[in-house]
Amino acid sequence: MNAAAKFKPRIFSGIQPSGGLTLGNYLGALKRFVEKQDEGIETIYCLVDLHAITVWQDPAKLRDQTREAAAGFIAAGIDPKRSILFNQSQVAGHAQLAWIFNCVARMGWMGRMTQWKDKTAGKNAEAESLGLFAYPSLMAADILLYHATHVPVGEDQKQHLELCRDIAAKFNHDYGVDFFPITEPVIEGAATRVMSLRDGTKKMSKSDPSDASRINLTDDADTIAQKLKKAKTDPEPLPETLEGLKDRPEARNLVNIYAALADKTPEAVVGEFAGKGFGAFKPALADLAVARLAPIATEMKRLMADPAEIDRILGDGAERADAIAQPILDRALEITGMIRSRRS
Ligand code: AQP
Repeated sequence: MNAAAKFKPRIFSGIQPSGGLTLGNYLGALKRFVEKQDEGIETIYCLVDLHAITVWQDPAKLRDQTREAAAGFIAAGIDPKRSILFNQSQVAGHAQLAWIFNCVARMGWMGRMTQWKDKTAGKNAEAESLGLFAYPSLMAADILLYHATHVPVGEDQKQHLELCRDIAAKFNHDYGVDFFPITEPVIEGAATRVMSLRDGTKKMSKSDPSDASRINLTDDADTIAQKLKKAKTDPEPLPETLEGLKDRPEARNLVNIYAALADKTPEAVVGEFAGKGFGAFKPALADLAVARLAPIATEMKRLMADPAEIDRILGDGAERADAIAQPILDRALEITGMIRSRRS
């Protein structure tokens, strides 16, 4: 099997502009995107608008959400000069390579995806879009169009990354080449799965109907503090060790959030607050979250006041992304037997 080492280290990841960014997106993805950029690795970050329309999006809202997400990336520390930041639909190669991958991947692979099962649970799956079913194939195209070697994601995307590896391996095998890397997921940190503030067994999500279930990156200091103070917990004090949080999902979630925001381990946080109740822990968490997140919200507001500048940044990113993608797409078309036609 090919070693990803043969390929130049390159990070790719994306977030759907399907709503406002949440604390889950921030801790599971965005904060780590910034860390990777600051390590000096080549980083390409994408607002995956083609993924967003796998479920209905109002066009005007989608445009606003895409600009807001771009502002969120920049406010959180993505430097559009050091990283490439763009929206997916502006580099046509994503959709083109996804089609090839639709012909490589098998229906059964898609049907086994837990995200597909979760998103269609209790609904008539026959009425969902074909795009939602094929979502992981487009995600594989996003990554492999840049020969990305590493993809930082939250825990929920692990299975899609495994499928990306399967698609790369099957393409390489079917065509007898060693063309696509077997990309490594990077799932690290204290908060790879941030849970809802109202239900510790459910992932914090942009699309959760309850705004109290999540912290939005645009929430102001008061809202952040209020949401954390009202977060569901239990009456027990914090234990001495993490083991004591095993059957306390809400408490474990708040400890993980604290750890990720403070750049500490959950063990260290439990050590610090052992024996203290939520009456003491929640205000400390609220202060920390406000200190870390409120400046991002303020900067986002400033950036969003100039949408033309955001569009310019995204356009510049799309041009740079396209320059990397096009030769890889051309070669993939050549490998699959497409004629390069000459136009007069
Ligand atoms: N709760 C979470 N904890 C940790 N990481 C998370 N991510 C999302 N939610 C959490 C990570 O954020 C990145 C982008 O995710 P996405 O927007 O492309 O899709 P998603 O995972 O489906 O996010 P949402 O918020 O749940 O969106 P909706 O509600 O539209 O489906 C990924 O790296 C993801 O792991």
